[in-house]
Amino acid sequence: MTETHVSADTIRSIFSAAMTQMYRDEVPRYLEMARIVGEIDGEALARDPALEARLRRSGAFDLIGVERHGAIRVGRPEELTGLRRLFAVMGMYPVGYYDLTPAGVPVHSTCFRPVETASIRRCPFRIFTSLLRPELIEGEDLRREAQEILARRRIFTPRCLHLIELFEANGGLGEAQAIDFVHEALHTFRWRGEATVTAGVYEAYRKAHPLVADVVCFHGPHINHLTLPTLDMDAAQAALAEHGLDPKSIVEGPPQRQFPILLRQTSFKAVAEPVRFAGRDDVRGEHRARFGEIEQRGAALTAKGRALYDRLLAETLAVAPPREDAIADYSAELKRRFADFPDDAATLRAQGLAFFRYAPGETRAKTNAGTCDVEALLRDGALVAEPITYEDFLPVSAAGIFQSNLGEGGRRELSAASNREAFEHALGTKVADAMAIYAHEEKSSLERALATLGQRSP
Ligand code: OOG
Ligand code: NI
Repeated sequence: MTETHVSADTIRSIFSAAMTQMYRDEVPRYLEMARIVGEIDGEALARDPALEARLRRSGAFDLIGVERHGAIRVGRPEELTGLRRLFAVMGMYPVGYYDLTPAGVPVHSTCFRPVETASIRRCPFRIFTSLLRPELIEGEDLRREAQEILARRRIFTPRCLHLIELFEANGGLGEAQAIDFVHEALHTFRWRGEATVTAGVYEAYRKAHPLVADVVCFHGPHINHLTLPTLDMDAAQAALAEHGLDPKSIVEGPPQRQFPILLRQTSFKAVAEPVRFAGRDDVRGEHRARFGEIEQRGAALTAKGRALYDRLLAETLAVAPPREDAIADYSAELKRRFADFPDDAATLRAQGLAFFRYAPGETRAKTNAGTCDVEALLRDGALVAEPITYEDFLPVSAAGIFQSNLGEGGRRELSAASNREAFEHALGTKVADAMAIYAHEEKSSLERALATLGQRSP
C-alpha cells in the first residue's frame, strides 16, 4: 500500500455502511428490527451502569447498532473464486470450513472476515458465504439444467472486475477508485425481484429444495440477511415476537450466562418478496429468502472448551429437540446441561476452556527478574486477562438459521461426505483455521505483555 491508497479497513467500513443502507431500503422489516434492537440496547445500558465502561474497554461501545455480518449463497466455483478476490480488496479473508449437509442443506461455506484484532475493532463486518453442491440436487435433469443456468450468469460488473484487477496489480485502490469499487460491488449483492427462469422452472427447483431455487433462479448472490449485535438477546427475541416480526422459535447457541461464550443468535423469518419470472407471459409470483438476524458474541473457546460445548449441545438436542410444541423443554434442558460449563473467567482460564488476551495491568510488577509467574502477576494485578471474542460461526446454529428461513421443505436427508478439498479448490486457496488465529492472539498478547513488564516468557 502506498500513501495514496485507501486502507482495506476503510473500504470495508464504507462497503458495510452502503450494504446496510441498501438492505434497510430493500427490506422494511429489517429497518423495523433495527429500531426494536436499538430500544432493547438502550434499556440494557440504562439498567446496568457498569455496562458502558466494560464495552468501552473492549472497543465494543462504538460498534453498538453496527452490522456485524451478512450472508450470501453462490452457485459456481468461479463465482466463489471471484468473491475471494472481491473481499480481499476489503481485507476480508476466508476463515473456517462449514459443512451444512448434516443439517440437510446442500451447501458448504466459509466466512470472509477481517483477521487482525485492530481491523476487527475498526469494522467487524463479515460475510458468511455458501457454495451450492450441485451434485446433491436430486434428479439428473434438474442437476444438469442448474449448471447450465448458472454457467450463463455473470455476477460481477465489468467495472468491478477491472477495479479488482487494479487492486491486485497495485496493492491498493485510491480514494475515487475505492468509492467506485464499493458502488460496483453492491450490484453483485442487490435484490432485483426478477428471476432468470420461468415460473415453471423456479417451481421445479423450489420443490427440489428451496435453497437450490434461491441460488439457481436469480441473477446473483443477493444478500439474504444482515445481522445486528444486541446487548440483551433474550429481551430482543421477546420484543421481536411482541412486535409481530415472527422470530424463529429458539435462540441458537449457548444459554444466557454470566460469562458469555461463543455466539447466540436469532432471526425473523424470511419475508415474501414479489418476483417477475422470465418468459413471454409476464408471470408474477413471490420468493422467500431474505430475513434479519441479531447476534451476541462471547469468548472464543479452545479445542477443549469447544468439545465440551459440542457435547452439551448434542446431549440437549438428543433429549429435548426444539420442536415447535416443546420449546420450553428445549430451553430448560439446555440450561440444565450447561450448568456443567464453568461460568466465570478464572475457572475457564484455569481449565483452558476459553482464549484470553493479556495486557499489562494497572499495578507495577514486583520486579523479580528472571522468574515469570503468570498466575502471580495476574493475582498482583500487574497482568490482566480479557476474553478474546469469538468472531466465527457455529455449524449447528447456522443450520438452524438456514432452516427457519427456507420455509417448508428446507430439510432433506443428505448423505454426503464433507468436501473441504473441493471447496478450497473452488475458492482458490485454503481457508484459515480459526482456532489457530485465537491461539496465536493469546500467545502473542502474553509475550508482548510480559516483555512490557520486563519479564521473560515462561
Ligand atoms: C447463512 C446462514 C448462516 C449464521 O449467522 O449462522 C448464518 C444463510 O442463510 O445463507 O448467517
Ligand atoms: Ni447470519
